[in-house]
Amino acid sequence: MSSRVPLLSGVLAAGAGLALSEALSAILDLRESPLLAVGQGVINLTPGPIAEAIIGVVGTADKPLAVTSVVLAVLALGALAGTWWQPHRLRAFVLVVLLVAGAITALFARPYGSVEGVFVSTAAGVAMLGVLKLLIRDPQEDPTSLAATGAQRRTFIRTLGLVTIGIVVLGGGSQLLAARRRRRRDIEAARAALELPARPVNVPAGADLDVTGVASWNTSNRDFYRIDTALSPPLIDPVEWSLRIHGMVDNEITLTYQDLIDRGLQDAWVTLCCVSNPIGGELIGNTVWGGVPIKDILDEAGIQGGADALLSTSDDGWTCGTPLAALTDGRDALLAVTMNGEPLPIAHGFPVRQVVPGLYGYVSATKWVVDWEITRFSDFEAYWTQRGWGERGEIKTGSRIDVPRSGDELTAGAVRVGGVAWHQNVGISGVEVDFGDGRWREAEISSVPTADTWVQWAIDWDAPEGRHAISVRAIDADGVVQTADIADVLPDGATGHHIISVGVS
Ligand SMILES: Nc1nc2c(c(=O)[nH]1)N[C@H]1C(S)=C(S)[C@@H](COP(=O)(O)O)O[C@H]1N2
Ligand SMILES: [Mo]
Repeated sequence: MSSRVPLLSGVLAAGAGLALSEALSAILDLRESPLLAVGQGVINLTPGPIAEAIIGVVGTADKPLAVTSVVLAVLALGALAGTWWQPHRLRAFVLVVLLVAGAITALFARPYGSVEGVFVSTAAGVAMLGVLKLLIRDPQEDPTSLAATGAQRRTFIRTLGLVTIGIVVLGGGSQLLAARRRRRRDIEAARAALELPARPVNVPAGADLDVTGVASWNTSNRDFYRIDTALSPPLIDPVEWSLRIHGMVDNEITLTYQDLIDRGLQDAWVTLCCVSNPIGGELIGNTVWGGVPIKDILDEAGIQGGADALLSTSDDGWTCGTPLAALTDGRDALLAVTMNGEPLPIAHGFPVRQVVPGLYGYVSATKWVVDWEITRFSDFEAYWTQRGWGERGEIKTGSRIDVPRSGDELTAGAVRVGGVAWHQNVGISGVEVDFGDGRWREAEISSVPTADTWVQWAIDWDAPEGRHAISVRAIDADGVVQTADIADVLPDGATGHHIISVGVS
């Protein structure tokens, strides 16, 4: 084969191997990709005087220079493997194997050798061989020869194009992913370095009944449900964060993270709940939030007559409309920076989010909030409202049986039954349980510090043999009994009793 096909194919094969190894390294989150490890090895092995001379010329570009040299060297070796592919298949093989071995050696010469690194390097070698095989056919089929048909030529060019696109997509994608990983580490570090005033978390006495199987009254950050539209959460440096407050206000204000800290943080226990929480569901959690009262900020901004809504926007463009009334009526609506005494986790809105007792998350709890416009509901539609969900979204009275679980098989006799109940911003005055005989019995409820959290409830049941349906209902602090009417989560929250079924023998 006297054409340039082998040479070009070899270069592409090497490019494909590199791109795949970079992509897999990014996906598997290797500390160092084979390419970086080899580049680092080259830097470390360069004799001091030579290294100094190079740095003298290129300055801090020495690292990109090392990586570029490695890439060029690999492409050149690829070209060599390409020219060897037809006449000396074994040599081409050995060359690729040596490349893989070199990558693995470099990884283990660094402190970052791992099984994943071996896998990634090997996969790159296999990809290289695959592309060589794909592009370089029999000499008779050489698409550049005079004997080649138009169809052979088109097939070759198409394959060439696909491989090139693959390299660009994998190579580019892996660099983006790696950059995002670095950014994520930087923001995690910035979060860890924050020195906020200490906020010990003290669960109020009597709030947790300590019934085995019932959700902890205080949900840990790790167990807290997460709902948002972000495929990957915004990564915001608190130093770069600001909140712009504008619209129907007398004074436009821009707040920084430090401004919030300097105002002094207040703590509030608030149970957050998602409108999509089905009956018996777990999209609800209770924690202590630390932040600045939203009302104080709105008072400073000076809300103008006619405004009835806060349109808040997240860093990622998600929007949320909250009734101003709920933000100014004195309830613990916060611009929160801590959750359970720690800076907000990134997934829960770091560095700053809203928390409003009594409203479902989609109309109140904007995470990664960066913009506030004081406006009128008649002038906008927020993200979920555009998609058919209710405009206001007040939380409905709810209750859940946590123990026993539906389907459990129990032994006849004493059974402790328990769960949680909530009507944030109103409060819960009682919980009743029906063990299948149509009689509502009063359960014990835990004592909570505000109307804005769930309560735990528990009741002793002398379980008789048979199958039983157990239902629960809550009575809120206004004396309103939780409705048995069944409603879907769409458009503004589910209703109906949580009913479970257990067998007793
Ligand atoms: N930026 C942003 N904030 C958001 C959302 C979102 O999709 N994006 N979802 C909301 C919804 S629907 C809920 S229920 C709560 C959930 O908060 P959590 O993930 O901290 O539990 O966040 C709210 N805040
Ligand atoms: Mo939600």
